[in-house]
Amino acid sequence: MKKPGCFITLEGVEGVGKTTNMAFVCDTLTEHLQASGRNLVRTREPGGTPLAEEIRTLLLAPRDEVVADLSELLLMFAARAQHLESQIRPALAAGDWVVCDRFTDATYAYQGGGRGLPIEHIQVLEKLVQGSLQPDLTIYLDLPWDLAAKRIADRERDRLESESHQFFTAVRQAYLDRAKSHPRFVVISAAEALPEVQHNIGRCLQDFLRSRSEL
Ligand code: Z5A
Repeated sequence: MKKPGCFITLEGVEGVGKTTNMAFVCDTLTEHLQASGRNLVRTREPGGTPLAEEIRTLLLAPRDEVVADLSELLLMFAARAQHLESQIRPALAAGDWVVCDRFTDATYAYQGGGRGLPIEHIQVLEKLVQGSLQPDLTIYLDLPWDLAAKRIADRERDRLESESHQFFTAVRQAYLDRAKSHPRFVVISAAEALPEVQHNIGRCLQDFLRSRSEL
């Protein structure tokens, strides 16, 4: 019988090393999946399909016009609806594993915690767009904003990255609060040197594979 698909997300404030560690997560899982002839789909949000990537560009571009918080929220979910419909759901239905750089927890953290939009509004859209679909595992890389900001100090900032210290501190707190109330979260400190962070991510993946009788 075909094994079911699996949905893993990676979360954290900017500067924690998500992009760096996405590669590590995908390489580790690909090695495991190839042995049983299954595929891994690596993707990201906002984005992951041509239309959703266009919405990402709209969302992140610095602009003179003030973007209303509700417009930002709706665009995040518009991109997500497209991503789910044309990429994530078909991959999961085919038994593939999907690893996504950010998903709806980012909306709770940024638009909820950072912008202060009501959680109930996010919940309504989550239900509409996702139904009952939730990640099976969420790896949250945690780092205080001061340290994260130092790691990306020489980057050119997009519209969201130009937000304040207060904004990112609220984003981090919202992530930590969600981690406490959602057992699918594994919190990994991103403050250590990269080899140690990856050692801890590797252990988390082994535990997860074992819990699904994959090892
Ligand atoms: N957003 C939202 O608001 N609502 C939503 O629903 C969703 C997203 C889905 C784009 O996200 C924006 O969208 C994001 C949230 C918002 N905006 N903000 N602000 P993104 O994920 O595409 O963009 P990002 O947050 O900038 O992620 P990133 O490019 O993956 O950055 P990163 O986490 O900083 O990763 P990195 O480039 O791998 O690491 C940064 C540097 O640190 C790099 O030089 C590494 O070599 C270094 N590094 C990594 N690990 C270590 C360790 N352990 N020690 C020392 N140095 C390290």
